[in-house]
This record gives sequence, C-alpha cells and structure tokens, in this order.
Amino acid sequence: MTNKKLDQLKKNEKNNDGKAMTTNNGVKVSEDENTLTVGERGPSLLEDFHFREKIMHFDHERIPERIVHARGFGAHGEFQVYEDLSKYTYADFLTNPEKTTPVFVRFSTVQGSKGSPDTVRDVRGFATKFYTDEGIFDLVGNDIPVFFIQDAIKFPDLIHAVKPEPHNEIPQGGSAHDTFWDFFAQNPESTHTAMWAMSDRGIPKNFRQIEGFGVHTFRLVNSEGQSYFVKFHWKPLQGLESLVWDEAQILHGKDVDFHRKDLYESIEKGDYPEWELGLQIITPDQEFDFDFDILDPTKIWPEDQVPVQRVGKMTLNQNVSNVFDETEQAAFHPGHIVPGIDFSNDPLLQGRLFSYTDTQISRLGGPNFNQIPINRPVNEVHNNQRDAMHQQNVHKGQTSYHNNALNDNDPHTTSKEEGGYEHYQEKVEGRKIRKRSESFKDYYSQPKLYLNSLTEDEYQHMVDGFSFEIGMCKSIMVKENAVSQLNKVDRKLAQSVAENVGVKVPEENEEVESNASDSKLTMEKFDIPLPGHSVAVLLNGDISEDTLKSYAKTFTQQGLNYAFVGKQPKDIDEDFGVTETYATAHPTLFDSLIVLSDGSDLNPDAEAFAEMSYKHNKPLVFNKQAAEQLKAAKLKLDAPGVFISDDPETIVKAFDRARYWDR
Ligand code: HDE
Repeated sequence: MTNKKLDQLKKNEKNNDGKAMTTNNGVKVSEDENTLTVGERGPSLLEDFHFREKIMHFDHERIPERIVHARGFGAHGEFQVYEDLSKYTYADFLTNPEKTTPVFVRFSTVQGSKGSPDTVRDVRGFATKFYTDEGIFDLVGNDIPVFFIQDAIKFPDLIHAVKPEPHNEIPQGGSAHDTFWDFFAQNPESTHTAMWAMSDRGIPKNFRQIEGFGVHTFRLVNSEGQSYFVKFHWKPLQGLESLVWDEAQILHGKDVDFHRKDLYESIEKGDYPEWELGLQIITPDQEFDFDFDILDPTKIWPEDQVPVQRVGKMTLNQNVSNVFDETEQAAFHPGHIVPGIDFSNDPLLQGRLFSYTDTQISRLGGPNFNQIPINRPVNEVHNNQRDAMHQQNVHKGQTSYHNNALNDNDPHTTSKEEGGYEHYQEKVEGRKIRKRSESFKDYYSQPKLYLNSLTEDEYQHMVDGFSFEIGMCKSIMVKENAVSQLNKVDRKLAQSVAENVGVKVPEENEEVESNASDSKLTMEKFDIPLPGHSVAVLLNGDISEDTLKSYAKTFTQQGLNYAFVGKQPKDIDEDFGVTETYATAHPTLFDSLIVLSDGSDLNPDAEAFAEMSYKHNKPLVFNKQAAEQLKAAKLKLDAPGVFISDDPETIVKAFDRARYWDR
C-alpha cells in the first residue's frame, strides 16, 4: 500500500549525490574552504558573496524551540479503521476499512528544552497527524489521560511554575522544585494529574510502550447530525512499561537519547510499533449520568464504566529523512479537524483551539506554516488567502476574494453533502461570566480512585515519586502545603511522604473515603510481549564460540535484542559477535542480564553490572560458575527473578516478567 504523504514528501526530497555545489542562486562554487582575501595572509573582502551567503544562512539555522514539548521525536506511519464507524461519525477515514490513512506522530516531553534528557519524570506528548483525504486531523494528546488545569487561562501559570525557575534556570527537564509544588499546593485541580505523573506513568521505558489519550471530550457526528461525546485513546500493542527512577536518572547521563534511539532503531529494524485507536463513547442523554462532569479535563471516564472500543490500528513504519525538516517543523493543532469530528465545550480544549496557531507563527515565521512539506495535507488546498512571509505557491488568476463573478465564484464553498465542514449545531445560551462550574470542583475523588487502582508496588513507586520531588523543594512551607494536598486524598500517602520529606502531616484526617477503583489503570495488567526485550550477556573469561552461537540462535528465534559484552569487541560470525565492552555497555541500557563465566577471576565491572540490574528489579541469569563468584555481591541468589542456568531455552522463560518488583 502506498503512503500518499510519503509520496508527497518525496517530491520535496533533495539529494546531493553526484551534484555540483552551487550557491542558493544556482552559481557553481569553485572553492569552499577559503574566504576571499587580499593575498594569502591579508584581510577578507566584502565582495565574497559565497562566504556571505553561507555564513548568513548558518547564523539563522535555529528556530525557536516549542515553548512546551520542545524535546520530541517523530515517525511516519499509517492508520486503518477495523470497521465502518458511520453509526457514530461520517469522517471518511473512520468509515472506510479499505482505506489506509498516512499519519505522522511526534512524541515529546513537556518541561525540558530541546536538548534535555529523554528519561526525565514528566508527562509525554503523543501528537498524531492524520493526513486524511478530507484534510488534516490532529489528535494532540498526552500519555496521561488527564491534565493539570481545567481552564486554558491558567496554562501560562502552570508552565511558568513547572519550567526552570527564572532566577537561575534550574532545574532542567523536571518538576522537582519549589515553584511546581507550590503551584500544585495552591491549585488543587492539579492533584489528579500530579498523581499520574508521580506514578510509573511519569517515567515510561520508551515511546513504544506508552498509552495515548486525547484527554478532552470531543464529539463524533454522524451523517444524520446525531452527536456522541467521545474520548480518544491509543492502546500500545507492545504493552506498557516504565523505568525505575534511579535507572531513569542514570540514563540522563548514560544516554540522553534513550527514547528516541529506541524508536528510531525499532523502526529501522522493521520492528514497527503499533497502537489501537480506542473510543469511549457517551450518548448525549448520558451526559449528566456520571459523578464527574464530562467536560472536565482533570477527570477520566473510568473504563469499567465506559469501556474502550478498539476501532483501528496505527503502525509507525518509517523514520523521517531529516529531523528538522519534518519533526521540528511539524505544526500540530487541536483545531485541525475534519468533517464528522467536532469539539466539546471543555474550557481547556476551547483555549487550546485559540492558542496553537499563535505558537506556530512565532516558531515557524509566519502564517504560511501549513505550506511546509510536513504540514501540507494530501488533498488539494484552494482558498483566497494570499501573500505573507515565505509564500510557496504561485497563485494564478485575477481574483482573490469571495464572492466573485470574474472567476465564476471559484474557489467555491461546498455543502455538507459534498464534503463541506459543518459545525455541530449545539444549542447554547447563558450569561457572560468568569466562573468555574461547580461540577468541576471535586478535586480529590478521582485521585483516590487512581490510588485505589494501583498494585502495592505501583503505590510504593508513587510514594517514592512524591517523596523525591517534594523532598527536592527548599521551602518548608511548600513541602507542608504539598503534603496537605495529599492529605485530602489519602492519609497513608500523606503520612509516608511527610515522613520522607521531613515535615508534619496535618492533624486532621481529610482523606476521601472511597474504595472505588478502575481495573484498567494499573500498568501491571498489560501483557508485555517478549520480542523487543533486550538482554546483555556478560562474558567473563573464555566462553566458547559454540556456546555464544547457541545463545544467539535462541535469542534471534525469540525476537530478543541481545549484546555480548566482553573485554574487547570480536567478530564471531557474519551476523554476530562481541559487540560491546564493559566501557560501552551499561545495565540501564538493557532489560535483563546474563552472566557467563568460566570461573576465572570475576571482572569487578561484571559484579557492579549484576548489582545494578538486581537493584532495578530486572531478570538475572547466571551460569553456575558466575553464581558461585557472585555469592559475595550485593544481591540474593535466591531472590525472585534470579535464575541459575546455562540452558538458553530455559533462560528465555526468566524474561516472562519484565521486572521482579517483589525482589
Ligand atoms: Fe499543548 N501546546 N497546550 N497541550 N501540547 C503545545 O504548541 C497549550 C495541552 C500538547 O509535538 C504548543 O506547537 C495550551 C493539553 C502536545 O509539536 C502550545 C494548553 C494537551 C504538544 C501549546 C495546552 C497538550 C503541545 C507548544 C492549555 C494534551 C506538542 C508548541 C489550554 C491533551 C505537539 C506547539 C508537538 C504543544 C499550548 C494544554 C498536548 C504552546 C494553551 C491538555 C502533545 O501551543
């Protein structure tokens, strides 16, 4: 199946192979290493037009990074709906199961700048551009289903609070500082999202294993004009996994590109990540049936109450050719919408609709950003918008206004039946007011529901997350205020965090009394397929090539990624060998560890490797000699997830579980 968007992008490709160098004006260049000077040691000349052009262009190569979500990575792919969804919508890409729709996805962190590490604790952006035949639909979502605020007018406050503090620009890439936790404590609507960010969801293992959420309530509209409230979900077919915080922090230094590398390499290998599109649907007559307001973006619709229907699949199967040209210049906007989809009155969504074009103008230099190749729709664009910076089209004809008679009134508008976008005719009336709806004011029930839905291990990770972040604040007042907020959700959580950060918990127990939970919120319920799992095999001493071959064969059959780690790199076969050394490999870069030893003196780096893998709850397998030698190491050989074996077939079973939290 061809991908129309990639075909379109191909037309803009520029390849220098076999080409002579020219200036931007097309003049061939004879010398590109020396400026024009008076004599060999004399001053440079102003007339050196080639130098002037080259250096001018270079001086302007950077564009402003995104104000939020600056650090990101994207890939191309396609989407196909499983069944005709015309019951709910007349959007063409959701009603024709024969059709594949090109997509471009950009994953991102929120707080950090463009060069910040991938593995920080943060919300991840999950923005999808569908290039449908009826125009572009952008689903600009996150990996956490709720947001910190309820009204867009508070977005600058939230972002000012979470970004590096203005007096010293610290910290980079994280929320573990006073202003963020001060915001948290003074703006109780942020409680729910903060709980998610402090849970394992805030430190995903990679982009392939995150969920995606549209967050807001949207509408689907069918051809009869009936509307349904909808929340969009992306469910990863790779399972859902997180890092351990200590591991994430080490990775900041060991590999700042950990997540982008994982995505890039998976796609290069043909190991294409896939997500199913999920819909939660609420009919208009059910709008007020819930104990939360469906317009409130700080609330989920618990899946046990409103099940997610999986309606289609997205596959990411092509890396970009150039990160700046495609990923950096991609301009997403929740207001890029197609017929059959519409907005709800969620005040956060409404504000976003206004905001995103502004940011593109300052980032991409003018209102023609839709003409940049990555942003062009695959269908034709015709209107009377003209001129402005960086216009790429040459518009023919005398008229650029509507209505006209000189050009037969073209470009003409079209009716809904012919594909023209029509807004859903929602009836609204009211007074102009600045007031938060009372129905938005329950800030603590859903945080409690989230807490109740976690496993014990996940709960403990959240305690650790809060303790680290609040513990990093300098102001005792901020710490106390933050703990007071937690006290309104759960007494035990507040007590544990208070103890860890050295403040008192409020005397009064204010917690929400509820056992309500949702079975779909824990990450541990997701199956994690074996293919893609990575294992480091540490070689101590002389391990025979036949042994290595038998390991390599089994791992390849099972779809595992592996690396043999030895003293020096060594080719064994055409396809494999010892590729890593103790200097280049690190336990945080692998999901599990095998140590094979011949009994000769154990390399101290091997012991450190095993201890760190153990600490991060990863599966460990030692052959008998290695186990004997590791008796003195800081690990327990009889702990869960530690296996002693040298049979590659049985070893693979150790990887059934990604982490042994019960260690
Ligand atoms: Fe964004 N957001 N946002 N946001 N957002 C941007 O647009 C904004 C919000 C999200 O990979 C900016 O092009 C406001 C919620 C993603 O390019 C900016 C509000 C959600 C991305 C902006 C929100 C998001 C952005 C910065 C509150 C999840 C990255 C650069 C009303 C549903 C897209 C840009 C990419 C980016 C504004 C809240 C997701 C400034 C005003 C809620 C994934 O326009």
